Amino acid sequence: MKEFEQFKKIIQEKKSFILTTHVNPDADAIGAELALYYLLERNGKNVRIINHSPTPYYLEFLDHDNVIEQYSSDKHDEVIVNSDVHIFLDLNQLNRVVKMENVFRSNYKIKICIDHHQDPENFADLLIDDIQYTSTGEIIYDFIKFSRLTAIDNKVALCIYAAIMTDTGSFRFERTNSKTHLIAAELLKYDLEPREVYNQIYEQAPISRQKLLGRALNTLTLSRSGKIGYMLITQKDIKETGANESDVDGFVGYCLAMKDVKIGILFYELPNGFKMSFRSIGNISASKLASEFGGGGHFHASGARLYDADYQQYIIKVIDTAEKYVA
Ligand SMILES: [Mn+2]
Repeated sequence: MKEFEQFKKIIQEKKSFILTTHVNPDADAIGAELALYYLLERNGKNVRIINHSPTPYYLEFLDHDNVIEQYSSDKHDEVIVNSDVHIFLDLNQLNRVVKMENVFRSNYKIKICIDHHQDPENFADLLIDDIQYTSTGEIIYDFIKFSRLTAIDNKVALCIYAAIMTDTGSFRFERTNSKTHLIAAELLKYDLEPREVYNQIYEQAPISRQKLLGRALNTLTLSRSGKIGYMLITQKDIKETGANESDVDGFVGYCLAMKDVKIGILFYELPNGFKMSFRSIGNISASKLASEFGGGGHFHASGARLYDADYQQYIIKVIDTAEKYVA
């Protein structure tokens, strides 16, 4: 791959590197950053990982050397400006680094973008962006094999395994193929337990979240056609369980995980309106459905927010609209 060749050359020629990733990083973002960090460090490079957001508590185990820094303008702008290469992982739009966007845009340094999403913004000098990959971690794995700049070891194996496991939905999403499993098989030769990695990432929920899920499941309803499942979360539920908005990540999946259901919808009451999360399967466009209410997103996963509106007055309208998509 000619991009890998160019990337290797830049690593060999330059001295100092800044790695960063998107706001609210996931395991692919953190895992890919750390795996590349170790490669660069072992080649005698001066390397820092500086992220906009703090590392979520359930991913801290990946960073056991504690090398990831959270961005502050005072502390980091000078370091960023004085480094040779800026590497952006698991993002392909520069605004995904939020407060750091300005300092990166306003300085001319070699920019490298390594990602697996669609429609990259043209901001990088070197773009390694391939949607065939399950994850950015898998790209780093291939680069390690190609470049031979480092060996896989326990630390690197754990980071790449966590990246691939989470971005494939634990080896079940569409891009999961025999290559994905062959890489996983190789990584399992090192000191990592799949059960343990899964537990660290997915089984650390506070009880408030589980209580909120219980309430939400109690409201689960099927539409007339039986093809739409939906549920509700009110501000009262949030207050009484002590949960918060980010705790509902993944809840909408339960609306869809039923026989014959093609669209799942989660209604979530906000202090000043409400939001809806849509999930769909097959050829049904969740993004088109969301756009009918001013929202958008991916083909199978989308959302919309309505302010100064009462969800109770919208439920029938939203379900009737969704029925047209499954008719
Ligand atoms: Mn990713």
